[in-house]
Amino acid sequence: MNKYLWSFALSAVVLAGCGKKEEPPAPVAAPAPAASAPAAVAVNSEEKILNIYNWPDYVPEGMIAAFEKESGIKVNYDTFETNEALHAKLVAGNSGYDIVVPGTVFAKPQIEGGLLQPLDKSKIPNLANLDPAIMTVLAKADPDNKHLVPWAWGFTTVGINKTKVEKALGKMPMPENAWDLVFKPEYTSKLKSCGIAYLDSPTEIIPVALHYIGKDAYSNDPADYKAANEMLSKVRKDVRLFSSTMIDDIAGGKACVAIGWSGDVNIAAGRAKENKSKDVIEALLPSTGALIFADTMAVTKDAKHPNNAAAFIDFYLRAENAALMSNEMNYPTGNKAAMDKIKPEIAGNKTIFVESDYFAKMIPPSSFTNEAREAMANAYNSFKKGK
Ligand code: SPD
Repeated sequence: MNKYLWSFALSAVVLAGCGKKEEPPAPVAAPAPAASAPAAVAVNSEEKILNIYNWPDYVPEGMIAAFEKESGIKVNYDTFETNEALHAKLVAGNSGYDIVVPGTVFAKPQIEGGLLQPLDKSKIPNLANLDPAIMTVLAKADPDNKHLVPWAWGFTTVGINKTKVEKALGKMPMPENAWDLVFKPEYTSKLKSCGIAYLDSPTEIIPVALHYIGKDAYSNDPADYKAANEMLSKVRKDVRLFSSTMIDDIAGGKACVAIGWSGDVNIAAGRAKENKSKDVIEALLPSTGALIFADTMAVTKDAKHPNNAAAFIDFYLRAENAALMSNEMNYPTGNKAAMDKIKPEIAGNKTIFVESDYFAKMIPPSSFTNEAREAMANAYNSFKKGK
């Protein structure tokens, strides 16, 4: 078994518990799918429209256009920046979206709250391409894998512009634990000059802060959030940005150190190179571990185009398309059939497909109660306001 397949096989054992932003459809580029791919759309009587709500920078260029061309279905593709934003839309109802892509941390309560509908698996034969190991992991949030299909997975970590960080630290060596760069005043007081950015979301920041202070990252106890807030308040003055445009902020030089997502930091590294920057940007692997996430496609309970949704999910699950996502967006796929189509430089990047030793150190996703999320949001907002 190769190393990245092994990563998820291992995870099945390790994982214990587990305003609408309009964007035009992805520009047309060379269509991705293989010529031998099966027809995407079974005959159905739905209007030929599909409304998708996904994270930014997650779909390869040309993939939506290729689906539209092949299926005749017009896709309206919008993006959201946080799980909280997606969740609020689903709770409000009538979102208008057919497919949404929550992280499992939120998908679990969304399934329990009846906000997502079970998949019609008879219309998605390419489910057979998925890695059973990741489906076992997803079953912690979605018993019997009735609702969720993996889009990608990755981890929340520290991303740096190494060139700028080394300059700002001067004689001070890099810490052994990379989380110190964003949470320890000795470091943040030096790095604030080149820019510290945090993801702008309670359920992104409080869990990593809890992990840093030695608590359960998925604690539901408000007393733990208070402790996280106390630690965070010591570095608040040094944080320049609460960012929902992290790729641009890192690649464009607004931030030299960030709490961000592994793939996005790697995208920022690529963009900086394209822009001829000599600075080295990298995602770090903190010695105490990073937080794993899994983002999943699901069909909303009130989807008007569930058959078109199934057609798209099946299209995305073709090995060629799942591999294209990994190759272009720098996130690991949960599609086993795609693995031999991943480019060697992506498969060999230890901050994309982490090695098994490091994987064992990472923190698996779990979820929060509704009450805990509210308490967490309060703790986060008071930290952000500097209270
Ligand atoms: N560019 C795509 C980013 C997707 C991030 N999803 C992360 C969820 C982590 N909780």
